[in-house]
Amino acid sequence: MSRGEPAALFERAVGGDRGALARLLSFVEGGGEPSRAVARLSYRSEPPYVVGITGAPGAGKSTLTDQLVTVVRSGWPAVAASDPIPGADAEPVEQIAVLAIDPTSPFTGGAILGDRARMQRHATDPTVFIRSMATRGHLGGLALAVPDALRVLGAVGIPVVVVETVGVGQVEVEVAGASDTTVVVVTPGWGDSLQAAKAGLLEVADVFVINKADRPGATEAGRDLRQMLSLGAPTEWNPPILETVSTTGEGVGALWAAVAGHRAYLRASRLLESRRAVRVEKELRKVLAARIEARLDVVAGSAEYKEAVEAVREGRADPYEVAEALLESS
Ligand SMILES: Nc1nc2c(ncn2[C@@H]2O[C@H](COP(=O)(O)OP(=O)(O)OP(=O)(O)O)[C@@H](O)[C@H]2O)c(=O)[nH]1
Ligand SMILES: [Mg+2]
Repeated sequence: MSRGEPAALFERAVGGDRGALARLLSFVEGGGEPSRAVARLSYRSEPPYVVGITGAPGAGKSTLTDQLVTVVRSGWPAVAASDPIPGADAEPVEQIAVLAIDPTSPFTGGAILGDRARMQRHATDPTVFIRSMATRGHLGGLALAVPDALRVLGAVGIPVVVVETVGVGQVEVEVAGASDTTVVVVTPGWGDSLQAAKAGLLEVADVFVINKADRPGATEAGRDLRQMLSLGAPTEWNPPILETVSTTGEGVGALWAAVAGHRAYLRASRLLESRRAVRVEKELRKVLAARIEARLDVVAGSAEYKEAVEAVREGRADPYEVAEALLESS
């Protein structure tokens, strides 16, 4: 077994080698057989607790994530007696990973390099692992690469992962779907909240953050959000709306407490397990769809397929019978 093979890399990554972990995630990102080899090595692991941070470009997600990393390293706060798991103790968080995901840039690195720079102060901290991921020809794209990456991070013993996604679109909603607690970041003013609402982010938000609260309009933004939320169906969990100033770290402790509160709620209500089960089911469906699509490509490239097209075109057969015959012979 060579040092560059997934199995050797995996062993080193479990032993704390962050370079090896980065290589494994590159395999995951690249897709194909190497990513499957990594999946075979990591599937038995305990999943990390995943906190998704999403919102419009420039809302301050990376600055917020950077601040959050410091707070998270101080551990899960003790949950108060009035909370769903009474008497739960404070729990240390020995390691944390940040995945910065940019679905809009197929590996150009622009925004991602900026993110890296913003999180530079953790660069030399061995307990903090920061990694960017972009779409790079992965079959099924990020929707499959992200859960694979999360499994690898869990397998090497990282208990908490913060996933930052750039932009407001379908991919963000999907990536948010991979999180246990989804934090939606907006800024003062109507624009962000409306955009988030249009993108369907209101429904996936477990916690709202009005960042840049040092600017005018934060109170109004909170009111607008509350109003938009009140239009939706009533829910058991009422997403808290918090204000932060990421540049100074103000409010970030309260944000972490809100995430901890949501986690306690998910655990007490058993929603954590059921949501994770739904996620696995969806993931499996995507894996299957990708495999079926690949088989379809093979069929569509065959001589029989070309002949079938001719047969339908010339009126010798109907599309359903030739499809049936193709499926049987493939
Ligand atoms: N005034 C103010 N500026 C902030 C605050 N948080 C972040 N910023 C600034 O907003 C700009 C964008 O911050 P980022 O953290 O890169 O935002 P982002 O949401 O990660 O941006 P993308 O990843 O490009 O979507 C930077 O210049 C930050 O310094 C804040 O609370 N107040
Ligand atoms: Mg960012």
